[in-house]
Amino acid sequence: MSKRKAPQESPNEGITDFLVELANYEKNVNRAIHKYNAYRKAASTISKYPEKIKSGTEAKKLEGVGQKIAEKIDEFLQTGTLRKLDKIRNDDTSSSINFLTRVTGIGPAAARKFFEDGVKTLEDLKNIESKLNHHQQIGLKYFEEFEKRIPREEMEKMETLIQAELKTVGTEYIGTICGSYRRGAPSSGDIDILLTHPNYTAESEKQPKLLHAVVEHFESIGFITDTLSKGDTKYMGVCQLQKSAGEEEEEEEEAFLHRRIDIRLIPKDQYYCGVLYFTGSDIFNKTMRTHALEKGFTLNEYTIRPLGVTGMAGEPLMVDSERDIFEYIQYKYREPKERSQ
Ligand code: DCT
Ligand code: MG
Repeated sequence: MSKRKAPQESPNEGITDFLVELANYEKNVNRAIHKYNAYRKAASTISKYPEKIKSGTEAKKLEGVGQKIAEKIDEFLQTGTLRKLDKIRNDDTSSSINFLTRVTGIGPAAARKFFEDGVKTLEDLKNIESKLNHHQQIGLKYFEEFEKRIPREEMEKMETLIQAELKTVGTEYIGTICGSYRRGAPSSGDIDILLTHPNYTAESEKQPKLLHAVVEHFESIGFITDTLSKGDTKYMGVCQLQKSAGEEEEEEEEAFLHRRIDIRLIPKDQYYCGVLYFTGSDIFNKTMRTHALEKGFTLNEYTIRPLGVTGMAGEPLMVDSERDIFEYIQYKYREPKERSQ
């Protein structure tokens, strides 16, 4: 999961920017995930609105924009600022905690704890480096690099490399780069790879080797540079593209940056629920899950199951493609590019 979302370009950028800032504040400082979701949802609908919003009343007609957000929009349009945001930005606790959560491995709870111990800045973190866990140490080491989003061109190069190398580990592997890249985004925060193999199903034994063989191969070719965590089905780490021979000769060509990479191994029968979920966006997933419930199904990153009259979930349904899932819940198919919200 990436920490820095791409800014939304729209005639209402000022509004969406302040909504995203408020969202992050609610998540990181207050740990109020529902408020975070509400601000994200409002920002997402507003970013799709083609006209310049002139009042809170106008905005309130859009899905996910309620009275309180409408009032903030009015204040912003009338005064050019928001008192609540000014206060947050000037508040030492909020700004420090918000900052600390930008380091991968530091969540809202750890950030608060660091703050209470007087650790507030990058310098402070460097001074207590040995007290950080391994994940946080890597987060600190690559802090500046992880802040930068990955241009689509670089994502395409990584996809070519990943698909080719995957086939050398085993011809039967199936790999998909999900996340914002699959939705066609011009830049991505990280690389989200979903792997499966026909030998591996929800019924069969766990097969961590299928995941570890890929990770070890990526390490051996110098693509994976650091590991954050390595479980049986989920790997989190760091990767970096190497300049090819031709590119090295071009002067002033800078090296590629270190990037966050997540690789998940998913049973074949759960693969398409996984691909759907990890393609996102998170907002689209929420909309789709709600729609599924309305049609009597429960949908998550693993399975889709019918709900009985008592509300109990039945056995997982057979899924062989993303389209199957849309069909079960009678939802018009949306290409990945159409799933931004
Ligand atoms: N996801 C979700 N709910 C969350 C977090 C993630 O449904 N709370 C899903 C949807 C997207 C996918 O996981 C990958 O997550 P991110 O990498 O955070 O999102 P992204 O859309 O790939 O955006 P980015 O370009 O910032 O990586
Ligand atoms: Mg991503």
